Amino acid sequence: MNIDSSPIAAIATAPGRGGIGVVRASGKNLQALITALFGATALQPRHATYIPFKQADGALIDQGIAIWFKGPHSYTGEDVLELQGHGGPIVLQLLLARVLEAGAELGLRLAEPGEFTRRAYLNDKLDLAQAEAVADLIDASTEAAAKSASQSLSGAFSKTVNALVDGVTGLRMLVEATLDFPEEEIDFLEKSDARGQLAGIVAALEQVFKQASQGALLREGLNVVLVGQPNVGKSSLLNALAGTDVAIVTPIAGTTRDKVTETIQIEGIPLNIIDTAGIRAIDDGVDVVERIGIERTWGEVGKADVILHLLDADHGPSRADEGIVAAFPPGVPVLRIWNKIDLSGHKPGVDPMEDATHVYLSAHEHIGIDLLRAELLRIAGWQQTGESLYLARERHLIALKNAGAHLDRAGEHAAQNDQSLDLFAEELRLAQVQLSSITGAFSSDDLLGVIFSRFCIGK
Ligand SMILES: Nc1nc2c(ncn2[C@@H]2O[C@H](COP(=O)(O)OP(=O)(O)OP(=O)(O)O)[C@@H](O)[C@H]2O)c(=O)[nH]1
Ligand SMILES: [Mg+2]
Repeated sequence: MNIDSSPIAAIATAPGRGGIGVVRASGKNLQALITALFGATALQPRHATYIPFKQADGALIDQGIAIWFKGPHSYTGEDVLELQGHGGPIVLQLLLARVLEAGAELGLRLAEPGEFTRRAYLNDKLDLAQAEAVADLIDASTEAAAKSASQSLSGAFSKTVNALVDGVTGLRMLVEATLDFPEEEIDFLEKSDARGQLAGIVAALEQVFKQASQGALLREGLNVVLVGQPNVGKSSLLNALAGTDVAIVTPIAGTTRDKVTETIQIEGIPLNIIDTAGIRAIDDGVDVVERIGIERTWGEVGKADVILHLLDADHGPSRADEGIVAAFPPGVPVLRIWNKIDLSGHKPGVDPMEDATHVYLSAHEHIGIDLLRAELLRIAGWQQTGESLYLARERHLIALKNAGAHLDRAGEHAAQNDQSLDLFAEELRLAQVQLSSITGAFSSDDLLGVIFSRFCIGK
């Protein structure tokens, strides 16, 4: 993989106004840039220097702090120059333009999204899982997500994955040595306790997978879509879950037209609760706006991780609801919510029935809402373990799953005594490749492109 170390620069702080703002440059050798900007004033590495930032003609742009991180002791592993000025959009634009101008002869250009972190990865400052954690920490929407991202960034997740890789590598070496010296192959599996070692690795992998999939929940959250006939209380339930009046509630059927989304947290897990237009037959006095609303409802149902199907407990089940249920996408968990139990006289509760779990509550009277919250957590697969979680990505989970499948196959070969040692070794190799892809030991340019292009510019 070729490392592009041509100098780059960008505004590293968020757009908008702030107390300070930072322009950052990185490149193999930035001495010429420093000279072009500050003339004879020498910057001492890792020292803050209070200094005027000037245009080429000497006009003052701002006064601020310059810090020079001499490579490899920097975020990217290259020379890094940070200019901290006042955090106004125009000042920072001027400062960036000046830096680009001063570095023009060096070939200094604007950084692409994530390019600083990509270089940090390519220069071995971070592995791939840590680089991803940088973006996840910045994007974290809950405290629990931020904690887990920071855990991954510190290398805890990578360390666990590397321990698995080491386990697999050790076993591979053992098997392959035996393959090279077939006379020693007799009873290899027995003597070496290869099966026992494999079982240990499989158990450790399962544990990591559990922690990672819990962490992935914190990162992705769940889309929870409220669906039902008009007037059953979908908007009232959204308001009850959100704790504020986000959606309009009226006794008029067909109140909600556009979807209304509110993100709530339950035990740190972000849930996007989506309220939709009530579903009724198109000829039921439905105007064009409501018709579009109903189409959108189905659009949202198609993207749901969990469907909350609301019904009026006071009216009981209806024909129309059978039609609604029939149109739900297969495989998506559904909770049947019987609302308005204050009118019907049902008790609040959860009833796991064959077709779906039924929850009895009153959105308007705030009865049984906690039961629903607990039920949502259960569906999400959330378990309070007290263990630290890794803010894993889908990519990591897939790699862990694939590695597990290869180890399972390795186990099947191991069960066949020593005849299929070569197949055993091959499955171990494949498991190792999968695990190593998490930290980026084997990664393609395409994968890096996908990962880093989603970063913000300046990171
Ligand atoms: N008694 C009682 N009334 C409720 C309850 N939940 C909602 N309502 C009432 O039912 C009516 C309809 O509530 P909404 O929340 O607007 O119903 P919706 O399902 O969003 O309706 P559309 O947006 O028209 O599809 C309002 O008058 C609410 O006050 C409840 O738990 N008990
Ligand atoms: Mg509504």
